[in-house]
Amino acid sequence: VPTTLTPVVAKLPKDFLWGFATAAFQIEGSTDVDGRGKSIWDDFSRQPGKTLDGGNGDVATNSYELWKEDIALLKAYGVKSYRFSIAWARIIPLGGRNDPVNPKGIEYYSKFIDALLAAGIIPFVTLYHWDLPQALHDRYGGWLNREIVEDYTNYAKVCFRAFGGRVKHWLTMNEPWCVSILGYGRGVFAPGRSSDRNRSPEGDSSTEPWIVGHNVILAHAYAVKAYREEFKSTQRGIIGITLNGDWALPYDDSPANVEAAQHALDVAIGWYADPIYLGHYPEFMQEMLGERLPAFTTEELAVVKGSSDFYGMNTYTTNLCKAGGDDEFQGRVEYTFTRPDGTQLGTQAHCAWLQTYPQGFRALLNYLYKRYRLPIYVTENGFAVKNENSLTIEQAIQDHDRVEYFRGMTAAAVAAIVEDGVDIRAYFPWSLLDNFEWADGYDTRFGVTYVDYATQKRYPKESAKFLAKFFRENIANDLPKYREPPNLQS
Ligand code: GBH
Repeated sequence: VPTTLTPVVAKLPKDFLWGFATAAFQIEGSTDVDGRGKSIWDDFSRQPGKTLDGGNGDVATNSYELWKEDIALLKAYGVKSYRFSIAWARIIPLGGRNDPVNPKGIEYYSKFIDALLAAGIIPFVTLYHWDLPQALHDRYGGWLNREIVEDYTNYAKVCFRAFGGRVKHWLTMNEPWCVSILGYGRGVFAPGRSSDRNRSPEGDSSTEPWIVGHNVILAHAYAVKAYREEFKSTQRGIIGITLNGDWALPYDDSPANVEAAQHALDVAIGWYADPIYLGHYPEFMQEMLGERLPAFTTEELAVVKGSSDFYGMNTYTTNLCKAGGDDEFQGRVEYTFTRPDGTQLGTQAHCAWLQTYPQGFRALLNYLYKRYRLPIYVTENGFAVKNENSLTIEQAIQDHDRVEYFRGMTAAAVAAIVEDGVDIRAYFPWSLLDNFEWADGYDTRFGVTYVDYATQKRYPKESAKFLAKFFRENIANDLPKYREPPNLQS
């Protein structure tokens, strides 16, 4: 796997999709209008201490009302596609298969999809980006209960029926590792369950994340089965899952740390990708967890294996991996950005977990393509500039570190395509707008568009201009204008 980048002439395939990504709970607000049911993030984010700045999702970027402005922005940026998510609790307020469908929820997304298509923008739809209907959590424990497989499949079918004539790109789930580990292991995301009694009154971090992960895989797989059997022949779309996962570099050449890097990938990515693409959990996870890792029946495995038409990839950074520690959620591996010689891997973002390292993106693209052998859709990639929230708007829109991040990442993607032969079909920077950054609240900004929360006015940042120009020039529609590519080694 190459770890350095050489200059390349930028040229992307003609039907390459690019655009920006968002998620319903992070942008919509209007949590109690038009018959929406509660999601697990509603009350969680309103509880004191759950978000850094006390922010919640009640208003967010008010995109539920300002959706026409969002589409105007997308149009101005010249995107081909827009990745957004549907809020399950707007479609089926109580969530379950025997609960009523909310016509106003269907109507809302329906008019939104129509408006995107009228603007020439391809909808790329996530069915689940973490906003589980609260009623399902209360009724039977949500993702902890296998009941959810039937309820999620029913919800997915309602969406295929209502929107599948117009939506041809579907993602079942966003980042199941986060759903399981952050929601039921570390307890930092809704529903906030954890063995840590300072954090949560209930939960068992040693068992629940693995059960949740198992049920997420099954729900994904049975929804895809339903799509393929009942909708695909007429609707002719593609469907898959998107996984988070960052490149893992051994801290040094010691065999223990080389092995640690693979263990990190096994738990961050292989936990989901191996069953879905290869038909089994990683051996390392079975060793690490023993009986705590649920098993698939033969019938289930037949549904799970091959249940994604493509590899959906969300990636942000690279971790240096050291063997040791007992954090099962990272494969008993310690992460650091500090090299043995004391230097940093890249530019530090506002979030502790994120530094810029484009070489790692290229390496991960190669690793995934070689291991899973499917076209890759990069459905998230982004950067939060340090202390951006304390800058003036005029300062914040000069987001130099984010531009450098995207300059590196786009060059790495092009190098992977052109030089390494990786089949990459899409690239969606996260995010169209600054928005509700989950446990970070509004303190962390990932947008290429600045949102002034006092007025809800939107201001394009330099990074938006950089990306718009990059894709305008490099998608080989007719005659690409070649330009000198950035040399990332300098
Ligand atoms: C994505 O997750 C999400 O899909 C998106 O909604 C979000 O806004 C965006 O990233 C920016 O964060 O060990 O508790 O510090 C990114 C993947 C994986 C990044 C877990 C943070 C460390 C969490 N995330 N990771 S923690």
